[in-house]
Amino acid sequence: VVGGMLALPGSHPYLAALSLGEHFCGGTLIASCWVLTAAHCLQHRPNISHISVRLGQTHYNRSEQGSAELRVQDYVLHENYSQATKSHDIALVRLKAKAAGHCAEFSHSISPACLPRALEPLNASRPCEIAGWGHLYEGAGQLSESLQEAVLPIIPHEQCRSPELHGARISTDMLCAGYLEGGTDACQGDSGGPLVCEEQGRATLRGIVSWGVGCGEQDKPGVYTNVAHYLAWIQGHTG
Ligand code: 4AZ
Repeated sequence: VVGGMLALPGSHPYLAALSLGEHFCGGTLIASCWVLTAAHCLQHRPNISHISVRLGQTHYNRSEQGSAELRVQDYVLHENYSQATKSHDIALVRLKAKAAGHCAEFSHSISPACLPRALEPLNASRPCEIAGWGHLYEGAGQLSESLQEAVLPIIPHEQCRSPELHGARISTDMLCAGYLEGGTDACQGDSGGPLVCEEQGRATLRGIVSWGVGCGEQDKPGVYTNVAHYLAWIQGHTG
């Protein structure tokens, strides 16, 4: 996260850290056994036995009080994900159960985000927030040791599709969030992580960190997978 602030323990209890020995992407816990992430995080098809999922963390690789490390049962990328256009950049990770149907144990530091209700429009007047261990500035070359968070406004779709911003690369399956003046944004290493908005008092997952042009650049807001467009896909794969 570029231009963010230090996140306090427990402030993003739905945030998952995906690791292949080292942190490679964020994710969002949406149920005891399910983490939602970006398809591009898993496009090289890593072996499930090499992936670990850490929940309840503020430091990305240190074992902390209230954190848990889970193994992966399997994962599925969206069937129509395109590396070239970044469309349908969504994937589900099924965690390995410790008891039947029971994976992550919820606590003050681990709890799932809600999914949007079908057809509930996103209230663009309310700011949302991101959290992650991604680069603190464009080209930093290393992750942030401490979890960072930032508040970001949603940018209307028509505006984000304007030629000055991202133009026709933005489909209705994508959301843009950030500041036209730049400065605060997701960055490399934040991919797959949540864009969460408070709706009716509930932390609601609206976006998945997907792509951008640099980080925090003027007129180049971050682009997120529009989660509300994938409710049927999520339902179909999680049951
Ligand atoms: C990345 O490389 C990345 N500024 C993710 C998000 C953004 C840029 C790059 C958005 O994973």
